[in-house]
Amino acid sequence: MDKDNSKAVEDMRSLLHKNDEVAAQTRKWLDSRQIFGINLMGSPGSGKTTLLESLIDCYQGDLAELAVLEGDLETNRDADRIAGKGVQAEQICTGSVCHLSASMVAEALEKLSLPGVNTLFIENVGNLVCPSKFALGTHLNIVAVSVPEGDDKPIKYPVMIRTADIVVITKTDLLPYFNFNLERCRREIQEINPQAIILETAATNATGIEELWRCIGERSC
Ligand SMILES: Nc1nc2c(ncn2[C@@H]2O[C@H](COP(=O)(O)OP(=O)(O)O)[C@@H](O)[C@H]2O)c(=O)[nH]1
Ligand SMILES: [Mg+2]
Repeated sequence: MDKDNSKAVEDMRSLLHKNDEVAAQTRKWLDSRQIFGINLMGSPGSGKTTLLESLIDCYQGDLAELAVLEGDLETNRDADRIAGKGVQAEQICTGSVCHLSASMVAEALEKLSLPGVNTLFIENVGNLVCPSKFALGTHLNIVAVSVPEGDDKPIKYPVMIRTADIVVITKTDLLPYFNFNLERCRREIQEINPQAIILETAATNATGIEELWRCIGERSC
């Protein structure tokens, strides 16, 4: 490895180490408030915000128990969508950064009103690689993989799949229109991460959303 490369590797190690320290503080902070934190990751357009909207629509409790942090490069559009559903939401605009970091999340948490909140969703910046490297202090990782992206994405981007507690195959209402081999996709996810729970959803008609809430509930106990 040449000198420039080894310096870049060392810088990245140090960055990730600092990020892990902030994430550990956030985890303690969430635990002390009994808030269950969920990091929702996936490609841009994989249906993350729509999944959150559908989870909100199907939530059995008081919406004041939920809070959402939204990560995108630009605009408040996703936070506005969530707020439009009656759930408090704060947008994090990362500019040119392709993932959320623990310090961005820690700063945004200060802006939320958290008394009474028991579940915090963090929609990460759409990206199937970088967000998997940056811990946020959350308790659960959900990765969305959508039917229009193609069934080969999990095997091509295994690093993200390895971090997942739950992989949600989204937009299954579109299966009749895409050449998507559901069985192979499920098998390859399982081979990459045998512990991952694999669920299927179609947020447009709320298919699979109750089961996703049930899985989240089982893990938050
Ligand atoms: N047919 C179908 N379209 C969906 C579904 N979920 C999301 N979409 C559409 O996919 C596009 C991207 O969704 P969005 O939730 O904004 O993706 P994000 O970038 O991952 O947050 C939008 O046009 C949504 O209406 C679904 O379950 N079925
Ligand atoms: Mg979104």
